[in-house]
Amino acid sequence: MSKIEQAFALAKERYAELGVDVDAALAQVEKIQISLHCWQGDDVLGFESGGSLSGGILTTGNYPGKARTPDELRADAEKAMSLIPGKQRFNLHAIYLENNGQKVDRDQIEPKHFQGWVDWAKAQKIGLDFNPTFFSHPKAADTLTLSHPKKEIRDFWIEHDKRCRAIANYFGQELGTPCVVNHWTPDGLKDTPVDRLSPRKRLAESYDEIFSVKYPKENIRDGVESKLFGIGVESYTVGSHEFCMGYAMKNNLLLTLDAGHFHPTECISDKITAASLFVDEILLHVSRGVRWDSDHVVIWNDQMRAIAEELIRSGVINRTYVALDFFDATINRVAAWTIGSRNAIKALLCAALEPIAQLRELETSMNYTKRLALLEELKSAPFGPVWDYYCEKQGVPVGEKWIAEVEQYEKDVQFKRV
Ligand code: RNT
Ligand code: ZN
Repeated sequence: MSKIEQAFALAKERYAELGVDVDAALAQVEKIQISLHCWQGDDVLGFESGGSLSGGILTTGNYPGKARTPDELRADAEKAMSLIPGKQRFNLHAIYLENNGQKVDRDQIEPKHFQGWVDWAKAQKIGLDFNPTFFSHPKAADTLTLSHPKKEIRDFWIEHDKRCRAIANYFGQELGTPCVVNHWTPDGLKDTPVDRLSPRKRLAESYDEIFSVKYPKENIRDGVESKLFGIGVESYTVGSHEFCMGYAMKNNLLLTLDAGHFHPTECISDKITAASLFVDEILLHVSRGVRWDSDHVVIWNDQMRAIAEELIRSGVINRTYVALDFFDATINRVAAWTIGSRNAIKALLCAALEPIAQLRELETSMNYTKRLALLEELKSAPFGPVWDYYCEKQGVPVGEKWIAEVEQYEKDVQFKRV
């Protein structure tokens, strides 16, 4: 028996004393797919040509070695995926098309521009998710897209999103797993509006038009993502939380909850069960806001733990899509993917290692003393050995060993990109 197996065997015994079936927890977590966001690999720039990021979101930092081409991005993603336990999906934005040097505007994209991604996904045996890109474009410069007062601008973006859904349908068809499409518009205003209603009506009408095209559920699922505010659009967000929650519920769509899109003291953990009663499925954007929606790399903090615990305890995990959404250009981007993903999975595994039936019983019988005592004791249960064992079983580096692999990769590959 290896040291990892020995430590695991002892940990398993300890968890059994606490009433936890470790094997069942491992089996549960193994089934959860994490959707890895393409945009951490290149600071949300994409491949349209000479793109720069705008639309209320911001990447800072100039760590060398970012991916400049689809092939480089795929290579980096493969490296990250080899360091993350379990099965992943890959989440693309429309600006990550392969246009062979030709100008293909957003209202002209077709499945063929993403064939390289489909072929790659097939080879990797992974699913693809998708996002229309309503930012970093001259027609988004007024900070309004689907809610723009000018019909021609709205129509341009409606066409864009319709094409995105057609592409997503193609992904689902080709890959045999539904493509989850997240619809986020950065629409908002810098200063206080006098009419908060009309842009919201226009956004709803644009969405109505977009979603009037029906696709089989096996191929595509659509979610709408709200936001509190963005840079340059501090005073008013058209697609606010109430807007998106209302729209998702009324139209039977997924509600996307991004951990960074609420007031800094508000945690999405408490929103999951409430929303789950009124929408069939939820899309999570696991992120970490620092003072604002800064999209820092996800760490294993209280907020991440609370989100994972809610999902697992309630069982809503079975109808939740877990996607990552962060971008940091001050550190190695493959490492950023790896750190954030490993932490999200760590939190889920740790949450799965609770004697939830017992805890629930204590709560129902109002034995809050024992509930609190047990929850606190659980915090020092031997989670580390279980995590290490899980990584080993999944064929990825145990503990800090992955760091050396990224250091080697940046030396051999990323730092040579000049
Ligand atoms: C922005 C949203 C959105 C984006 C990505 C790139 O605040 O969180 O999800 O981060 O679509
Ligand atoms: Zn998001």
